[in-house]
Amino acid sequence: FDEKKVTVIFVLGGPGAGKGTQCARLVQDHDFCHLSAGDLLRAEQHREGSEYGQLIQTCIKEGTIVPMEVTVKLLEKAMKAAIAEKNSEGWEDGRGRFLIDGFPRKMDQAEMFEQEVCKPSMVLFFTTTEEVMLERLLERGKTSGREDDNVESIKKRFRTYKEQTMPVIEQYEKLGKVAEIDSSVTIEEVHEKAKVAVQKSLA
Ligand code: UP5
Ligand code: MG
Repeated sequence: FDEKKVTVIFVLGGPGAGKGTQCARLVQDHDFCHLSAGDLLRAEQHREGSEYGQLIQTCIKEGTIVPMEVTVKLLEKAMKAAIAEKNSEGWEDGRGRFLIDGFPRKMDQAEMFEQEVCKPSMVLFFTTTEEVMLERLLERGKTSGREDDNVESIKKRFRTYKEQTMPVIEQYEKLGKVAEIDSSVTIEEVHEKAKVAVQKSLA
């Protein structure tokens, strides 16, 4: 990937903070391709012939992190496909703009992605309380069919988030790359703030 042509924004925050919801909104403002690492893993889990199906299922249910090689490969593949599609729509060859949602969740993933793919221009960090996140996830769980939208899995996801993902965010904070946005308010209000932060980073 050509760093001059590819823009990557990491979108982080706890389980249920609103990453996916906000990415869907941001895609409407700018020509971003939204790639959710969790969605890519769930698709791979159900892909016929995948050798990782069982592994992914267990990790997701237990709220642990799938070995980074698997996730980085899926992201790389999806990015290449998106760039090829943009190219066929008339974009300059190799150009692409990505919102990478729910990744990197651990220091080693961040390092691998930066080395093999590219450096992020910024990190959008959505924050709210565990109480709010729990309530949102349980509500979503009534219809989502997600195997990790139950109290037991959610508690484990919170723990992994605090222990493994927070250090990644702190690291990017030291580099001045993080825009922290309170996501306790309405979807619209969060979106307005996220939009401003993204515009600033693109300018
Ligand atoms: N909602 C959203 N915003 C709201 C608002 N402002 N007001 C009121 N309601 C709001 O939102 C969650 C729910 O809240 C929705 O019903 C929404 O309508 C409502 P959503 O936007 O879906 O939140 P999001 O932050 O995307 O929550 P998600 O559950 O997707 O976060 P996770 O980080 O837990 O899940 P993800 O899919 O990223 O990962 C799942 C698992 O995959 C991980 O636990 C891990 O096991 C594995 N994984 C890896 O191993 N490696 C990776 O790199 C990535 C994932
Ligand atoms: Mg999500």
